[in-house]
Amino acid sequence: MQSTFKLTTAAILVAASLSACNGDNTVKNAAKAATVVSKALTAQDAEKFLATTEKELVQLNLEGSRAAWINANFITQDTSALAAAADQKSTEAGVRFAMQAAKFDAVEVSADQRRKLNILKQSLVMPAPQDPAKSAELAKIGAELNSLYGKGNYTTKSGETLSLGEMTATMATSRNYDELLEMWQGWRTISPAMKPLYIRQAELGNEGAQGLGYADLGAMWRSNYDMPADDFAKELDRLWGQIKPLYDDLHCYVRSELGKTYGEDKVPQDQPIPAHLLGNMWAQSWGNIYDLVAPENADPGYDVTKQLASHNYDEIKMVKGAESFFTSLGFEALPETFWQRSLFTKPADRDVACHASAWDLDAKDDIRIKMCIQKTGEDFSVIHHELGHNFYQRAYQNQPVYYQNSANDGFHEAIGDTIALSVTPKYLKEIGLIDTIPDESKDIGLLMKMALNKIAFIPFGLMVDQWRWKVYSGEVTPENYNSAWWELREKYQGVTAPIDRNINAFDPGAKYHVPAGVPYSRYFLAHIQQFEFHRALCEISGNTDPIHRCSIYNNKDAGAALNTVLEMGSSQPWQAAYKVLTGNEQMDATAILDYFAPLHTWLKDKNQGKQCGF
Ligand code: X8Z
Ligand code: ZN
Repeated sequence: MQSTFKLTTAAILVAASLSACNGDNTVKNAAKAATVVSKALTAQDAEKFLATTEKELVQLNLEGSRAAWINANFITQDTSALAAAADQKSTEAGVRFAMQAAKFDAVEVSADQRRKLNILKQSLVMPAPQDPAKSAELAKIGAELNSLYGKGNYTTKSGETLSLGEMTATMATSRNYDELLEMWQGWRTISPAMKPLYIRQAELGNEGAQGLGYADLGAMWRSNYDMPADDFAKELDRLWGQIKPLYDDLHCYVRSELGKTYGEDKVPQDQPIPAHLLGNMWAQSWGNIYDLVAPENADPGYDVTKQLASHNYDEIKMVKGAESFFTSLGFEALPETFWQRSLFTKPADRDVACHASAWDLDAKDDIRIKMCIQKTGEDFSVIHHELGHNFYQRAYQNQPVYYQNSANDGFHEAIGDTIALSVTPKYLKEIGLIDTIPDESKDIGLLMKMALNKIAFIPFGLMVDQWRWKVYSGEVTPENYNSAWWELREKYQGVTAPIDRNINAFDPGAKYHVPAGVPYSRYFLAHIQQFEFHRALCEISGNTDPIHRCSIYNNKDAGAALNTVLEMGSSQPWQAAYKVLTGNEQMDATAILDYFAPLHTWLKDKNQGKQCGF
């Protein structure tokens, strides 16, 4: 659905739509047609095609984003229908462009033309089959799935109707096993209705991907990383292999502390952790249970949520605070329209898609965020995350539309997080949110809090698409959707469903990105990349503190280096952009491992004699 586009960006939007090249759309025929026509085509034809397509894309992106924005801000039957119509139009165009681009496969073109043609061939997130009835059906399904998620709520046993935001707040703060369980179960009542839609979406998306020459939609998603699709999958495994020993030690320690809180009958010490006890609706980041696992004598002694409250931060002040980090690096302030047009708080009187997102409506300067901000430290970080998207979008706006995107999709997700890594005690003191910088003897506490958010996330970031890839390849069939989801949750995260799941349960649908059709590997990548970016920027800024105490606030050299990469958009293979900032062409987990090295040593010590593993 459209918001998918905006979480990705214009160039992908391009790809996200489709045309009605009617007729037989098998890969074989498409390829044959391409070979026959390609004899007559030249690099000049490619230039012409790319120029005309660019104009069409600009128009489609603008129309599509406006329809999507209105739908996400006022979810009704009518806005969903309008968004679906725009989505269908742009997806059909995207398929048509991909088919036309394939005709140049055997034509000698410049490297720049080849990159643009490849982008047209690869970047659709949910390609439709070349049949107008099916592309209409696919667009309608996308809108319905988004609407089911956006409108989702739960009426408690005591008759109170709760939004996801309200349930999220309880998941973060309650330490009552049964209350947590009710929230966890309650939210998952929204998703069984999604299952038939999801099954059909997977069929149609696969048919669309196959029409474009891919084995299935998962293979198409994996083809977007300037390397063979299979190598990308191996790359993720390699990176996970680097992180896993640290994750296992964090898991072991957290499980034993939760056993102390809830009892070992509730948290068996040789089993995966019940998924509702980790402070988050999806057990994807665990920072909210910091108080339960805080190291003795090393608690840094402040809580950003409380500091925001005691300093009278409202939602706007939180966004202004995040903006001023970017301006301190030399980025221009956000435009007035950002403040007029963004959504910062959950409206009382209508359904909106509350999941945070950043938008670029016109590839000029109409950038916005849409977020139902809660006044917590967690959302203060999410605001930095979202503004990272906006400053990126603005930095690459002078690129041709094909390159108005991040170097790979992990970069888009990593930029704001990189900045948030600089929200250190030193920085918080500088902006007046805390009075004193905790002593270095408290660093294990700071690192623990960060690890609960960042290290705990990594296997979740990996498993979501492991599941979808299996769904799209047919390895996991609809009868097994839910059981396969939990097998992967147990295998990678070592968390388990706290109660037997009903035969109708469709728990993947209770995670935004599944119904919204947003690929998830990007967040796994971002979690590795942001530490590499942080390390590189800290070096540029001349930092001499330990890396977890480094803040690049106010450092114009770091800002300029960051901007160089942002401005490139996707004009070069991501490896080139990566090299500009980090000096390497390959992703590597050593920066994140180095960052957490003191904590890892501490955890290994604490885990001595414990039964680890799940
Ligand atoms: O969806 C997001 C952002 C918008 S791109 C808020 N994130 C993932 C999630 O919430 O599941 C950021 C971290 C992971
Ligand atoms: Zn994001």
